[in-house]
Amino acid sequence: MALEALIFDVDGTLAETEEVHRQAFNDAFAAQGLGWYWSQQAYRRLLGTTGGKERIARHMDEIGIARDTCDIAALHRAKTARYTALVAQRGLGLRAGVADLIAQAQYAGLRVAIATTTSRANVEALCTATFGAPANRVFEALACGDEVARKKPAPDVFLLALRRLGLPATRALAIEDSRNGLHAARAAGLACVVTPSLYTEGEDFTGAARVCGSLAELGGPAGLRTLMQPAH
Ligand code: XBP
Ligand code: MG
Repeated sequence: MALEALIFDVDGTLAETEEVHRQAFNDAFAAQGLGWYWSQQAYRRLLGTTGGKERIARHMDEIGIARDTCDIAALHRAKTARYTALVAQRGLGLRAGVADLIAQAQYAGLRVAIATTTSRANVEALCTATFGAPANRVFEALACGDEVARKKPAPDVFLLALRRLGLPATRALAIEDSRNGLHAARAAGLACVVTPSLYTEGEDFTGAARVCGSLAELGGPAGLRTLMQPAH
């Protein structure tokens, strides 16, 4: 089928953001005097649970603290405020090949969209820091984790992006960095390219149309078109 759109994941795919998320969680925990600290090793495991609020709830379960003893939503709001401030300060860059692929895709007439587990506020902070522009100047459609009932690996956020693009899954390609993201894309019926990131290297990417070290290896829009599933 003809390729008409690329749907990008954000965290780990556009930029290596997870260390900034981890610091923001730890800073929010410290500010509230909780005595919780997520090391890189712990965070690798916790990332199996997508979504910050869900991740905090899992942590509480693991350390045997009842969920109703903590205002998880308020704690997560503090984490988001810290994350957006850190992204603005850090000078975080896009991963190799991302800016070129988006520019080449748009030049070739492809539409670009986002399907992410994280919130719109975090996407805006990252786009301002990396593209120097608001998200809707770069991406035609945005689908964020705070807009859907079920986060990845459920297909919801990809289905929302497709609905906003007005396209069937057969005409778009997902670009992801994680197994959970790959499963979400496949469950939505999308072909998916995976570029593993710091925290997802070594995961099982069975079902990916292609696994690449960076998006610079894909051969631009022409290379991506060859990955589309044949019509049936
Ligand atoms: C990334 C995530 C996110 C971030 C935290 O998943 O799992 O939860 O780690 O974001 P993906 P929030 O790249 O598959 O979208 O704290 O804003 O939920
Ligand atoms: Mg990701």
